Amino acid sequence: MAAGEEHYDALIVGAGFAGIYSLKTLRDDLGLKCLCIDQAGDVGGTWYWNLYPGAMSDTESYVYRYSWDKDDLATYPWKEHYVKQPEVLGYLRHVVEKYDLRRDMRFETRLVGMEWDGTGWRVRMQGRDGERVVRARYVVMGLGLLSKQNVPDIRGIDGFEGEMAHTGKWPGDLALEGKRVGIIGSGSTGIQVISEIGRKVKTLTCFQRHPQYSVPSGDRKVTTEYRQWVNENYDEIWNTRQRIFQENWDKGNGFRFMFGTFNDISTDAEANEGACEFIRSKIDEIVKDPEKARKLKPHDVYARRPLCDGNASSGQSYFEQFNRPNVDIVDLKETPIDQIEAKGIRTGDGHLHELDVLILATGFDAVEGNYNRMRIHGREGKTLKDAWNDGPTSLFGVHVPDFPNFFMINGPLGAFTNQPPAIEAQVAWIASIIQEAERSSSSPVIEATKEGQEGWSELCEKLAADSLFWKAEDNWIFGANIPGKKRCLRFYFGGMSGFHEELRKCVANHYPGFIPFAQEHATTA
Ligand code: NA7
Repeated sequence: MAAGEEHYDALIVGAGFAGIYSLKTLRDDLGLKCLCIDQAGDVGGTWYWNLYPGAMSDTESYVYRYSWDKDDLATYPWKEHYVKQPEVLGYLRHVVEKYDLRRDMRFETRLVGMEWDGTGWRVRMQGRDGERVVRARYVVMGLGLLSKQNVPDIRGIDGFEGEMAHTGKWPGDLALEGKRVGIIGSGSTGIQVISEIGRKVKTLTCFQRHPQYSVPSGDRKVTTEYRQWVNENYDEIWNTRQRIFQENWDKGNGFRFMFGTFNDISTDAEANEGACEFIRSKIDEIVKDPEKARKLKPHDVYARRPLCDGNASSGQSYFEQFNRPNVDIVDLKETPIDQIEAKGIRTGDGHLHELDVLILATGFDAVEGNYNRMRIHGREGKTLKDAWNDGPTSLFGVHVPDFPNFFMINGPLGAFTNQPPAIEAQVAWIASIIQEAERSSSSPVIEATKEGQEGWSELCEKLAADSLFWKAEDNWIFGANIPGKKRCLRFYFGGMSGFHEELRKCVANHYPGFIPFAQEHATTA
């Protein structure tokens, strides 16, 4: 160890849901010496930055938490069926305090680059006190699936003289009351913002590229009886899915509507169109102005996003916002954005939409976006970017050949499902494989084989082959929302139980897809 170098068994990057649980598991259960770093000023990950108005989880509250703390599960309060940003942040801080995790966390510290040196990782990081090098046997990346913001490359965007904010990095003090506000983007984030601010701003102009199928979230206050029912039936309701459209519309939740009604919505075109027609009829029912309703109605397959909307504070759904006279919709397919000017957005019909504030709810360079901006060198100096030349891939969303003892949480080809359960499964897997490897060697090397990665990738392709998700244009799920990004599969579509089963089989068959853990590998970086 070079003088002044710090040494850890495990370095964890990111202090959100993934990083917090990784630190708890690796430090407290495995007894490893750990450091967790985050470039933010405190814990929270995505929820530290996601301060935009109306920010909430689109997964029901009882799933949007850790399942391993049974005591917390039964006692920690949640007010509404969907947790809002301050509550999520409060919950994560509570977990960090409860397990005294903060003493092994370092904030305002950014990973700059890292290299594999034959037995471990040399990591360069930039902190408050300058650049430092640490050595760690293992590196766990809890970077977040969606944290590198996608700022659209629209002509003139830098010349806008009003205030401009991306939802993924929201300035907490941005006042919107009484302002003329424009918003680009109507994904999950966009519809949350629109539902929250429509009643507050002077005017709200929504620039929509694709109309969306959105179902009500079913958000409401949590009653004592409901909480008791959740506590008593937790394991069962974690997986419960309702089967009838109307019942699901009434109950709300986009994931449930898409994946939990008729099983073939995501694979059978006719079943899919049935769901589309149902949602279109709801839009017609809700939106009074037929012209606005026409623009808001999607006609492509229902396979872009499982959206849900409407929160307790606005008391109104996304589509209901368009009954307000101050809220309008611009269909960018009919009238594309020509350019952004000092005073607002000029559309193809020559009209200048004057704005005081422009909100970019334009999403993220998801999955590998975060990795590509770091310099990560594996065996023989190979970068992750090199490894992903033909599109990002992995084994289980966690391991990449030539990057030993390097674990991604939610890397490419991880499970497409509600986040906290997916994160938990991956953290538990990483802990168990480290434990197993340490049993066989004092200096273990955990590394996927090329065949292991290819096998996983083939399985993912097979599972997605029948999915209508492929047919949806420009979907971020396939990386097609970012110009120049390779369109390829980025998720495992076998569901949470399928994912668990694959991991179980891997252990039962003595880790096929991995180089034997104790084997020494000759190369150095
Ligand atoms: P999303 O789901 O990627 O949505 C981004 C939105 O921004 C979507 O409506 C895009 O239109 C729109 N967009 C992106 N670029 C442009 C340009 N250049 N012009 C016009 N419109 C554009 O991100 P979110 O933040 O809403 O949600 C991400 C995840 O967070 C979500 O899945 C939840 O799990 C939570 P499009 O519809 O693609 O045509």
